[in-house]
Amino acid sequence: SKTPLTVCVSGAAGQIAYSLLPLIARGDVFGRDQLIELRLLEIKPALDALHGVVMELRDCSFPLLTAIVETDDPMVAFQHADVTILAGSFPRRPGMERRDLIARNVSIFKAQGHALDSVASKNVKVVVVGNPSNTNALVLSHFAPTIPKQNITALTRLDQNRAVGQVALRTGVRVDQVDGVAIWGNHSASQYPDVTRATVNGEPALPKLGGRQVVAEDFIPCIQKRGAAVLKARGFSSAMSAANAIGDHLKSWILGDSKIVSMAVASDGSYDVKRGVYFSFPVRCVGGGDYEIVQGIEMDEFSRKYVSATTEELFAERIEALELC
Ligand code: NAX
Repeated sequence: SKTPLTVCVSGAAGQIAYSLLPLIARGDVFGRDQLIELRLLEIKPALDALHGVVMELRDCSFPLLTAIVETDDPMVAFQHADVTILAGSFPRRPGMERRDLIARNVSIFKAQGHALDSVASKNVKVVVVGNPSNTNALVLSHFAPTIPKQNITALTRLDQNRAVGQVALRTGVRVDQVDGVAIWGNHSASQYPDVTRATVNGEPALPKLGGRQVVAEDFIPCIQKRGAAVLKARGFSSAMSAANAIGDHLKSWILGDSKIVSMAVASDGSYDVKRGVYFSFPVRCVGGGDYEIVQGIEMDEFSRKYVSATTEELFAERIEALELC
């Protein structure tokens, strides 16, 4: 389109952004004919590093990139934002309690919520990536009351892609032969990567994965702890795969997708998850930024147990976060 899409990225000097920015600027996310204006947000100590990233973006000579703004002020960064990707957050330090992590991030997402509410497009589409992402999305939404709750999401597409990748690897097929995998709940170790209705070449995946017990003992923990395993092996947390998943998330959400995908969205009572948290559900993206939570999935005892555990965790995080708001 001739009108540039205004895309804001926080944590823009970080490692996820370093993989994500070229995807966006090249047209891999919003289409090869969509002009892009980038508005990049960082904290003051990282502005020099951000400037280096901006120099490289200019050195790429991306034809779709019309303008780049660098700032440490969310009120500047979110100006007229159509899409906002929030990857900047306070990282968990060794020995840090969840409560401290939530407290640090409440102040960040409170300020960013205010700014989003004041200066972004009312139709802005937000994906929260910085951890604890579901609860950061909740805090953001709390402080951005004029932005519709359904316009704010948190990323669980990386978890879904990890699960699809593992089903393919373990059953010896290509990833595009796998369908029906869903992520429920929190982007944390309590998430439920659900393969009970997954198929491989149209046939049930569960027996091919060794049945429920093997899935419970091996497959599910593998996905739940995948982030930690990458961190241990690489010495850095997932970045390439996270950037790729953010691209997938936005492409599905904004352009629509014929496949069902997972994203953390405002709970509406579906599957007994009360309103008030950002919860990953399987959703159908119908295009134009609209989506619906897939209804009518029969949940057996096995799945119920996992969904309850991750729901409980999210409501505990909600209480901690709202006490600090
Ligand atoms: P980095 O530490 O490389 O980058 C984060 C950047 O955010 C830093 O440059 C920092 O200066 C900046 N920042 C901090 N506070 C900020 C603020 N208030 N405003 C603007 N910028 C701010 O981390 P990276 O590897 O890029 O990961 C970013 C976030 O994604 C982390 O919170 C990480 O835990 C989270 N992840 C979430 C995933 C998900 O699926 N939801 C998966 C990948 C990743 O672990």
